[in-house]
Amino acid sequence: MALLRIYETPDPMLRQISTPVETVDDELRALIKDMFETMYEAPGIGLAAVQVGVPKRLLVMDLQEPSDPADENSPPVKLPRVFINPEIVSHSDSEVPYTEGCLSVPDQYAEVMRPDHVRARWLDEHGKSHEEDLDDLLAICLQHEMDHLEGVLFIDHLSKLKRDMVLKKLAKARKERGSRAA
Ligand code: GNR
Ligand code: NI
Repeated sequence: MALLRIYETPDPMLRQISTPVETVDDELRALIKDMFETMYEAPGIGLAAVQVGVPKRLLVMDLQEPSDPADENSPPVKLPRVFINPEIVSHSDSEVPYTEGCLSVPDQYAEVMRPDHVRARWLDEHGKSHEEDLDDLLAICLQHEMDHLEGVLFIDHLSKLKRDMVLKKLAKARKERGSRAA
């Protein structure tokens, strides 16, 4: 049981290209467990291994949707999902906007366009192969996480003007946080 440190931009760790997982073993499953703990505590709906300093092609997700769709504050239904060596087999031509955030770009949000349907292939935590069609937030989150495996952050999808705005707000928030702690 351990909470892991989440790397934040501009740490060069986040720009590493993650390498394929060779063996799905107990050591990897221990990392997966720590990644879920770290993600739930953050809280976030996805986490790529490189965000906790392990540049391997592994990510975890849990959309943590409210149990009562009419009540945002109802306790979330836990549906942990593990993706090892994920690949996008195909995607829709249509793209949808979604306001994304990232634990590595804390408290900053911006709209990104991505395909809303993907067909993906991956291994689970037992090394079993899966291929499924994923839609909506699941598809968007998977693409966000898979970007991390290539060293790409959601802010890289923005215009330079918008990206610089987000980075400026992040710098300001960090400065304010720093002066409060001092
Ligand atoms: O917690 C997260 N929320 C989120 C919202 C919209 C699109 C993507 C995400 S993923 C993010 C957690 C994270 O940084 N994963 O890499
Ligand atoms: Ni992210």
